[in-house]
Amino acid sequence: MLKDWWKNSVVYQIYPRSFCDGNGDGVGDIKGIISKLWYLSKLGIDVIWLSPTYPSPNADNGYDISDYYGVSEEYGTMDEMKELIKKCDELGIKIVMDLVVNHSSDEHPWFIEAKKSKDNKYRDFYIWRKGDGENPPNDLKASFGGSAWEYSPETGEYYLHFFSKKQPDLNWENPNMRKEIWKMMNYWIDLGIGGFRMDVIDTIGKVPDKKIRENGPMLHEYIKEMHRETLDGKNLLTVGECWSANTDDGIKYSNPERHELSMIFQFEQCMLDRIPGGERWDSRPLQLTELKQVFSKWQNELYGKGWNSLFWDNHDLPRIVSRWGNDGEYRVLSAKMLATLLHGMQGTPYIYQGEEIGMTNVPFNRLEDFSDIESVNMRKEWKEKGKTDEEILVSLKRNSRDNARTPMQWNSGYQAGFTTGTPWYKLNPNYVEINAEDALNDENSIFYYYQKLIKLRKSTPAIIHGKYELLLPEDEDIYAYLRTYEGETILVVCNFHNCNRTFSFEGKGETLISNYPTEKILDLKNIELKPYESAIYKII
Ligand code: ISL
Ligand code: CA
Repeated sequence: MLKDWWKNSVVYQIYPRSFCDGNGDGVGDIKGIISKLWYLSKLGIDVIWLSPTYPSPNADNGYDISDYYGVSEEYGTMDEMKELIKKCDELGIKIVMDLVVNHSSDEHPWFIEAKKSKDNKYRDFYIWRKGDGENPPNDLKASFGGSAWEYSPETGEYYLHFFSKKQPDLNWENPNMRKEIWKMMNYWIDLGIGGFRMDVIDTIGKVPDKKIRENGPMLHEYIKEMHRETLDGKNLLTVGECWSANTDDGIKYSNPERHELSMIFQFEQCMLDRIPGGERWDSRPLQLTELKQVFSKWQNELYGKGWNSLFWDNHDLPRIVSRWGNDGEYRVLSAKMLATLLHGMQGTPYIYQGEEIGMTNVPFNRLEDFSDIESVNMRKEWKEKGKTDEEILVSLKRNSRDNARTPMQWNSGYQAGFTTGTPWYKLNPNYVEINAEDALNDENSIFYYYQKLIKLRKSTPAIIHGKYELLLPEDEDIYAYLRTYEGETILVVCNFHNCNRTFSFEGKGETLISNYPTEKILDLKNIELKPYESAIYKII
């Protein structure tokens, strides 16, 4: 196995609940995933990142785990999981498991024990503090709203939870707790998985008394210990989800000499349509020049020193074609443009289920249709703040995680081919026009465009290793950059908007991929770009 194989790989994220239901109960499952491996293989991906499939009371759709060693009955059995790993292996696909160890479920046996008494063996697996009089220990807030401290009547103390109160934070200061995590990781590694995606890993070094959430003083020590105890010499793909990271942090996590992780999954670009200093639910339009600054900074500063993930979408983000593309008339063209922009860069690309067919945000018009815990809590908080239903709806439609979680659209038939029963969550009604079957029957579909991009990456060393150079930094419509490696230069040009624009480059290009019909060889001086036109040229 090639060292750093993950640099040449493309990852596909599956959100199991919504991918494919194999037994008709309305919830996606492992059997369903196995039935679609041919589809993923056809797309050409190398790795599946599987969002959590462990037993869970589902306070946060599986990101609240009650047994790290098992498979939720909803999703199948351990034998089916083993079968999935084996079938994937036969197709040259690796499974990357979601590692959610900032917190467990409050229904995990460790927590059930820990809350019983102050001298319980598992007490120190979690973080307990006395209240400040009648109040919580301090004013730390939970990501899903309210205080990050929950009173526990059994012992009269509070426990910390950065997410919902059903997700108590694990105490990483406790070496016995850490040992349990290493043991569990080794168990999965021995089952033959290809690596881990590490949920909010930047918070495990927290110091709650000083109100430090991310990047605590011990963070990288813990990750190094993890490396020594579990990952060392195994050649796995390990990716840390880090909302807080800047490029220096990115290098810390992913520089091979530091023996931590393969790569970082950071979100600086995703923050660009938030209002600076504002809250998660307020948004503003994206400025293309700012997107260029952020992407270019990461491309340049990690070059030769670290490794980044390339993604637009995941299960926590609205759909990119609705967010920064055009989900009306130019849906197909803009989806291809966005893919081109991302897949020409350095890093490991991640495709989130449905992105490859251009799935869009939900058109739901009732507040009750938004079901994610974060959306439900936001609705309550905004109501208390006096916001109108209309304001809440506008923000949910634009920002809710539910946008990414409607069932995968397989065909235009019954329940979009997702289930033979009743889906656990509403379908986006546009499955009649947007679905995998139609995409597979159309040689110009977004699906085949992604397939081609994946092939192109694998056959073009400049895409994997090339030095990045941004062109036209001030231009608000065109995003263009070069990648150069061992005498080969490729040019990526994307018209980000619904307008015609002229672009000029001194030289001739061979078209490697394009979302409009284009000549094979062309002079790049003064070319006309049509709405959302994008292409990758080899400079000849
Ligand atoms: O999705 C968010 C809003 O944009 C974040 O607040 C999100 O909770 C954060 O990205 C952390 O995400 C990860 O951990 C959460 C889980 O709910 C997310 O699904 C997961 O990706 C807690 O485990
Ligand atoms: Ca099912």
